[in-house]
Amino acid sequence: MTERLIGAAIPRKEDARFLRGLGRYTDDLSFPGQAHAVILRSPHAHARIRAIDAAAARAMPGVLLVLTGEDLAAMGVGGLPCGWQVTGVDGKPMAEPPHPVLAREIVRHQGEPIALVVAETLAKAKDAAEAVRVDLEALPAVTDALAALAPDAPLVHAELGHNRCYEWTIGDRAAVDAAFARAARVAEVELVNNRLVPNALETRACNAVHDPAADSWTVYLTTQNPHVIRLLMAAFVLKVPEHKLRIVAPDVGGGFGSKIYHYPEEVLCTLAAKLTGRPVKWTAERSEAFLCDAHARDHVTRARLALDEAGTFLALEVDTVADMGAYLSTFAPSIPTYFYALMFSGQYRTPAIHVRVRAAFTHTPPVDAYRGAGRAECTYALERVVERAARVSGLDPVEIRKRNLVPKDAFPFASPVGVVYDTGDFARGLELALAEADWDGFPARRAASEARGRLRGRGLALWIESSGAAPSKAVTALGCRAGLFEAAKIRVHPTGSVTVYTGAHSHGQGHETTFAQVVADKFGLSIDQVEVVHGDTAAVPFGMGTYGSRSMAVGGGALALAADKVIEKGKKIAAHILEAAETDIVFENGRFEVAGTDRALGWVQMSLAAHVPANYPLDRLEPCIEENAFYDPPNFTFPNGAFVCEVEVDPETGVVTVDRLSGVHDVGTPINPLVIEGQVQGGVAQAIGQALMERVVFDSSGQLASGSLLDYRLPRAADLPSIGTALNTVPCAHNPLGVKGAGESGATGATAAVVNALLDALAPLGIETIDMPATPERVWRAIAEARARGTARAGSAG
Ligand code: MCN
Repeated sequence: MTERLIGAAIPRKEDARFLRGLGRYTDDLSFPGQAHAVILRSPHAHARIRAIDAAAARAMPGVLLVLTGEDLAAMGVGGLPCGWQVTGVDGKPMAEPPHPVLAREIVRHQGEPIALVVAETLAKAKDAAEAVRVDLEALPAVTDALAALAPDAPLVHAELGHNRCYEWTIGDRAAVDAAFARAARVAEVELVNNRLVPNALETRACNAVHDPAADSWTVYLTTQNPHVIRLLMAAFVLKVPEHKLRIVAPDVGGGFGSKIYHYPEEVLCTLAAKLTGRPVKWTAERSEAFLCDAHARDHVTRARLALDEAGTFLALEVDTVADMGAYLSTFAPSIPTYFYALMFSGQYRTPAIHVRVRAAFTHTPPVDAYRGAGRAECTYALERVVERAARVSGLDPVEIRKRNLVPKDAFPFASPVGVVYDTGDFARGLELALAEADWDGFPARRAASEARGRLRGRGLALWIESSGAAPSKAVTALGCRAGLFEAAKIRVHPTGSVTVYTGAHSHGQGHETTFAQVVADKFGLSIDQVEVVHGDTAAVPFGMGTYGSRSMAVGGGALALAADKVIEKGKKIAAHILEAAETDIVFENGRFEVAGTDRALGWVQMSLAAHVPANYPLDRLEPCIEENAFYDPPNFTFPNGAFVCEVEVDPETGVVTVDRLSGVHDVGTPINPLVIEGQVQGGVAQAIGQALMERVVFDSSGQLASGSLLDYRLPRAADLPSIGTALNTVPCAHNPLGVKGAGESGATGATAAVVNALLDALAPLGIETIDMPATPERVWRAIAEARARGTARAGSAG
């Protein structure tokens, strides 16, 4: 019996090249005649372009090209399309103003591209960009979504007459109202889900090469989904046949969502490569990344939970204002709606739920998905209001959750907000998480903290997310303008090794290991006999890319189907060679055996026979082995779990230390527990960053005041505890591998656990709420104000 590779904790194959500095990233690539692009960007958040004079820049030595918005319009270049249309409560489509590649007439956020400069060297391009004279008339800006909805707010798109992108609702309003009318108690929270800047280690980059003979391009790009970028850029922006555009994503150093989207810079480099006849490269500086990568989150939410006497949830009402930024990024409208509101049942049986979302345009960079997208914002709001419910009901936070969990025998569970959870065992996940965290040992640890003058709190958060972004039928019904299936191709080489082509894209997730594990396991090969190719539209038949923890659930599904086709063909070959009936052939341990006999054909004999078809059923079978599969699943997957966190607070400085954090995760069948643990750890780091550190600040004119890593605090290794990870495996019921997503759990679930722990620590002081990021200053102020209130009360009592 060959050892199973599915489920094995194998170190990542790709790390051998990453750790030795042998990765090849877009900016590492240079071609003969390489030219360099610099983008001239708006210094204002809102301004009228009175004039652009590029004559001096064009005349500078080494300058190859200067393009403005007017030039693009004259060339018929289209705007950047949005891939998701939300229909509002009024039955009308969302407002969808044009998103120009280069601004014309008005700039709507700081950093918006105004002109492209291409030169022989980067330095010359930078000098020339400074020589482009742009006459801008600064206008008033609005950077806050709530303020943007006020009647007198400065308008982002004047032609709309307002800043509303859409108002959208889901759920049964009447049922919710009736439940609130008979509630014994109501828990309420008002909270901000702070805007984040994704900050992948590798900034975005592009290097476009034009082939004049074929009039086609190869564009090397830091993208999470090459085929989608090809589709959008070819069909909507450049208006050329798709086959004229090849997108290659070489090694990509992280994305966290920010590299899903179609950005202006890749259009500009592609156009410039043809216009100059030179390869054109652009690489974002970190300050550009802060201004021009899609930002994330940015919600203001009020959530109310109605409870009966026993603490049973009767109804949940959520009202959210979401910031879209100045333009709609590729998937932006879906994040606060379908990826957010549909998850408000959480792990609970809440019978009635109503969610209203108002999305607003502001004079800020576009906002779109970031690890956990929508589901992270939902989990945070839900677990904060559940925690509040425990306090107003006088119930233990564990007990109130237990009373309301969806029980194990209730699956498939149809939530009141439109999703059906296929499988899960939430109660077991909670029990395992409490044990893993030594929940009961907390009082002793708190006493020890108090003895050192520290406050200590513990927090719990249960999370569940719709991951495995697909199925096409559901997402297109919800407004997605694309199908979200996945493609795979398997080519078996003559000597039995295998190349796997997947439409998923790995930019840190370890697909070269885990996808190889799946195929090697299926074929009884070693993992080193399987090569995984991804990120090249010329090599991979099709693909919808990587986001929404879809790669293993959807891409892995396609892979499993393709592998089955290979095995079926192998059985036919084996039946011919072994002179047996096809139905008698069983494939086990990498051998095609005639059932009940000792006759067998090995894997390599089979692949050789297919490539040297001497004794081969050529009348029925084609030589060689190459199989394609396209997989569109019937449902999302619903990974879920529980995080427990303990924090210590220094009341004199406001510094919060995350002392303990652990989680239990149901990711369905685990393919590689080591990779899963790494995925959880990365997500948890981002959750801690959002909860305690990361803060985007715009000044009143719309300038980004936190536009560098000196001003925007990312978590570092020393900020993180050792993160405990355990699995609570309940296979998914509807995909070939039984997997659920594993890429976002940390970011989705841990934020609320951290803030709930902090609020638990601060509760003895009478502090009931605090906004993220709970920076030392915020915590210190909250403590100082609480103490002042306490002193005042004591004074008035005296
Ligand atoms: N996996 C597994 N067993 C399962 C499910 C998944 O072993 N039951 C493995 C997969 O094979 C894959 C990894 O876990 O190697 C994550 O799988 P999956 O949940 O399918 O998620 P994706 O591969 O689609 O990755 C997307 C997800 C998202 S949405 C973001 S954002 C994200 C993330 O993964 N961005 C990342 N992880 C990241 N990790 C790194 N290093 N960098 C990013 O930018």
